[in-house]
Amino acid sequence: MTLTHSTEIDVSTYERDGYLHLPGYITNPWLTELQSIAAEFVEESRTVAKSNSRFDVEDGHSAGTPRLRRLNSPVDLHETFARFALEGPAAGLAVQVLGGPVRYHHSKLNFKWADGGEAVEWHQDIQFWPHTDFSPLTIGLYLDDVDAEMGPMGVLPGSHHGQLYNLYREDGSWGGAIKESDIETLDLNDVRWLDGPAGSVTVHNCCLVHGSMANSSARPRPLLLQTYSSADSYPILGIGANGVTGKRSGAVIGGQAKQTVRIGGRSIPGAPDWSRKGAPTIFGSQHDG
Ligand SMILES: O=C(O)CCC(=O)C(=O)O
Repeated sequence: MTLTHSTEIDVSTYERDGYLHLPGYITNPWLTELQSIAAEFVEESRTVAKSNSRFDVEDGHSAGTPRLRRLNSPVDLHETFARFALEGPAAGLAVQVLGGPVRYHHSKLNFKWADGGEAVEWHQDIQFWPHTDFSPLTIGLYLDDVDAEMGPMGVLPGSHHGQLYNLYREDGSWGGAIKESDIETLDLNDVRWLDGPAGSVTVHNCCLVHGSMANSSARPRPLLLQTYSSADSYPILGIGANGVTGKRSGAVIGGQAKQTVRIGGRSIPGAPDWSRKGAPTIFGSQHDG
């Protein structure tokens, strides 16, 4: 496991602002390896006509001119993505920022294709996959150089300390974006656009207001994203994406979970995780030792 990295991480800045911007953080050989695997998936996407469980494609996607929005769950699709997120520098960075063992949640590769790749409207992440605390964070890695034209990630510093917005539309359907009436209350002059050369990394807290504009350049903007929480934070099943996060979801990295969860101000010393080996009965627990 290569969990260490020479760059100093300012955890107090992350806690104050809700994000970190680390230009050029990932170097070769990781970068070239990840770039070449991503390119293989773009090639494979030429064989699909419409979105499926692996690829989310834009209208107009074709074998001749791929237009990818997203590769879903890259960690489950290729060992290089898995090593990067579960053992490599992304895992190490999550452990450093969260200050102890972490629990991997999910991953995705957002391409935001050239010439109009779609915007991601202002939102917070925690509503999509609530946890038992607010430790979850997402680490993004730009696989190519990203400038202001390409729809880099935009973040509103400090907004993770503020309100958690209702991401349902006025008609009650799920919109996944902060409503215009709430956006009017935010000072978007403070937004920071996190661009940078290939290898640059973003880290954002699950409560931070963030989004990105459409890509008006002639180059795609591949951003590899992986989400982690503290090991003692658990996704709440039955809400949002928590039930569909992939086979490796729940992997604990850099130590062990204590099985103790704090909810509603009370601490629950939870039982061990029996999800893989099967649960004993209460008779077995109490009498078999
Ligand atoms: O791809 C982006 O620019 C932002 C991605 C994002 O905010 C998300 O997937 O939650």
